[in-house]
Amino acid sequence: MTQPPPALTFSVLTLFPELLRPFAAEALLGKAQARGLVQVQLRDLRQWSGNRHHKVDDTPYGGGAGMVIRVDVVARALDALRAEQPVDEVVMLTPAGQTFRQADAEAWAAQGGHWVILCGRYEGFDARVERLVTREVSIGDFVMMGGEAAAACIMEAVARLVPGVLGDQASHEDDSFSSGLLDYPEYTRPPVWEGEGVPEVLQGGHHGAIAGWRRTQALARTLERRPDLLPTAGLTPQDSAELLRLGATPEQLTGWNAPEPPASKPPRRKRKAAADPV
Ligand code: JAH
Repeated sequence: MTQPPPALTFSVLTLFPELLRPFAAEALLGKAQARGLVQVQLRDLRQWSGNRHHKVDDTPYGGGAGMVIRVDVVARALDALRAEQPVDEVVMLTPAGQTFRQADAEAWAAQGGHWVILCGRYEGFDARVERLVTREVSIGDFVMMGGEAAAACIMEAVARLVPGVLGDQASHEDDSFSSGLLDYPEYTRPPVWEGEGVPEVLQGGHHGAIAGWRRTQALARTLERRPDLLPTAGLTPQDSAELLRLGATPEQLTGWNAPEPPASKPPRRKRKAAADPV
């Protein structure tokens, strides 16, 4: 039987392919490639320098520090990749790009196809490279020495969402961000470590109670650490009640667009005491 082509191919255009070689070859990304689910091709931009010195950069017009990667070199590289295999997206990694989020990882994995990732070094690319790309992406508001580490982050985030890459498909449904909330805390043995025990409810085997405890923990952690996630967390009326109990104010709930908590239950009537036997 012939293998189907990989659902997703990344071609990384970089001046330092060796930086990414072990990353692509090891662990889950390596396994996914061995199983034909994902492909990572590392391509050295110098191959398209067009000169015997393999020089791909030049000094900036207008002066200033550092070197700029030439647009004609990038254009030749992209033409060559396209001649080998149709390209669906060309992504430039730059601190000026749109921030890459879990929703993007999900969309890219679902879209699949052939993605070229352009990694810069030095002061970056000639501005005209923008005409050659379909997206400009950043992984956060910090400047790195080049795009390679960002490419590694993005490939890992996307590849793990390709069907079959993770052993247990259920396991990414309760990841942080998939639920919209931070994860609940997990515990394993030993049951007591340096005086700190594992919560009793987790050792009891009452699955409903465990699910409720975990939801409360996820809400509490998100309220404490990342309240900015709450407006898009898909909160239920029960969650709203729980957040109030955890110290959130009704005004905060309104700001997060949280649903009204369920009408508070009337106090439970005490069962009428059985008449005293006479
Ligand atoms: C730095 C080329 N966090 C996004 C990001 C992406 C790329 C770069 N820095 C940050 C970068 C120097 C040269 C790219």
